[in-house]
Amino acid sequence: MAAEHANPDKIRALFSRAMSVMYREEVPAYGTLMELVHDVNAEVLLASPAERERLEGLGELERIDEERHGAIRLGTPRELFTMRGLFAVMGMHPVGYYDLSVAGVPVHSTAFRPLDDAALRRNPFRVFTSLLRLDLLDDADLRDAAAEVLDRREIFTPGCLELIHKAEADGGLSEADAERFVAEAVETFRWHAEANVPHALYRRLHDAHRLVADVVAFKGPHINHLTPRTLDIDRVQEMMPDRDISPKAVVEGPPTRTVPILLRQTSFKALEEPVNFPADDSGEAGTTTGRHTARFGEIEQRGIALTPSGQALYDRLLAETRSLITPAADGSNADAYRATLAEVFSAFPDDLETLRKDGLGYFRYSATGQPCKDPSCGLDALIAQGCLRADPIVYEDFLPVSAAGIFQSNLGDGAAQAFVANPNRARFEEDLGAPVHDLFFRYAETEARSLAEARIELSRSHQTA
Ligand code: OOG
Ligand code: NI
Repeated sequence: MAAEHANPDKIRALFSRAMSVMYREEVPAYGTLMELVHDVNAEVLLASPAERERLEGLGELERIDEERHGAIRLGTPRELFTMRGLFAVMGMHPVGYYDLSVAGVPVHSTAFRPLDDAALRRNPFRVFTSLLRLDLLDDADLRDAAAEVLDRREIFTPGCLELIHKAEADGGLSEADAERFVAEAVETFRWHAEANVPHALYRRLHDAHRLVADVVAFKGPHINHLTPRTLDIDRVQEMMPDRDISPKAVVEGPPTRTVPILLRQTSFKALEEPVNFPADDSGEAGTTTGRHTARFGEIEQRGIALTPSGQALYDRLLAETRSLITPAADGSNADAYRATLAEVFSAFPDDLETLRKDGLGYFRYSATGQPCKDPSCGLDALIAQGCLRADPIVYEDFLPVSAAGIFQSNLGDGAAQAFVANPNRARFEEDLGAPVHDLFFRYAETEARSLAEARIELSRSHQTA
């Protein structure tokens, strides 16, 4: 990055703010959710000075209510390829491969996000990005019709494409170009009330799978939700009805715990919105009006990142819970689901020391400044002596079962449909034009580096003591 180039972290911050403004204008209920999140966060901070101090120390207090992620759904490999270029301008890179066919959603996905700690701290905004898999549809005629519509659409403005290429050629954008880029880029994610297909084709697509209609029938990949961070997800979930917003039946992810792990998420249900459909080729029917549900609001609360063995334990306990009880979309068994989840997860250690000693979670190590008797002794001994401390590393990624739950609850009740699990990471990476970054690698690397640095510091201060 040359000195005259705008910092990608700054472009990302401009972008996430522009998206937030646009979405609040387009989806008023989202503004209501933002207010609720703000109120609950303020309550938590007031009640817990320790939490306030901790967040202040991390420099997170000012941005506490800001959006952490959004989601889009793309139609073609070409769109995914260009999207990688668009996000790269803002320092966002594909991390992880999520196969959602297992959960009856015909897409596979990645998350474009900042990679390193410093960039995440400056602005953590990421975009969960799915690519439609027409290959999972049985109806060959419909598949062809959908592919034809998708091949014809151009989701990027000419200005946006020009600036992506400029950034690639020059290794960045000037401040002025960066501002222009953000204005052009948000156009891709705007809602279009005019459908791209006649109503009859919309119905066919919709009957194959609601998600197929959501991707194929529109002019572009409208942002389908934004997600601020909450300090108390259970409280926001409980309070949504008081503000006239209707939450999904259950919070996705792990249960309420003393030590939060991974990611918990919930959303309000997608709104029905009016759509105009163009006349069909026969010219018989003129423009028709219909309705489509797509856009919603979500909240998230993040905890410690788990190691592969921690993640395997999580997956096993979640599968066990779901074999005992499947949360009903109408919320009728929500209490029973919560109780079962909590009971099954009692097998997951809920204190930081055990999580660390059992190798279930990732930690950032640092020297406390207290002198050490023997800096070369084992980790646990250093911690026991008080010269080394371990803080949890926050999970920055997503969870496929939770993502599927968020998808399902916003596709309408009864939309669940089975596809055979059919991951195709190689195909996804080919379409993307690059491999996705490994989900665990960054956490493992951060942990290892922090420990190496802490050990150097311990031995240095030992020598000068
Ligand atoms: C994406 C759902 C996944 C999350 O937070 O897990 C997601 C979608 O509905 O397009 O955003
Ligand atoms: Ni989401």
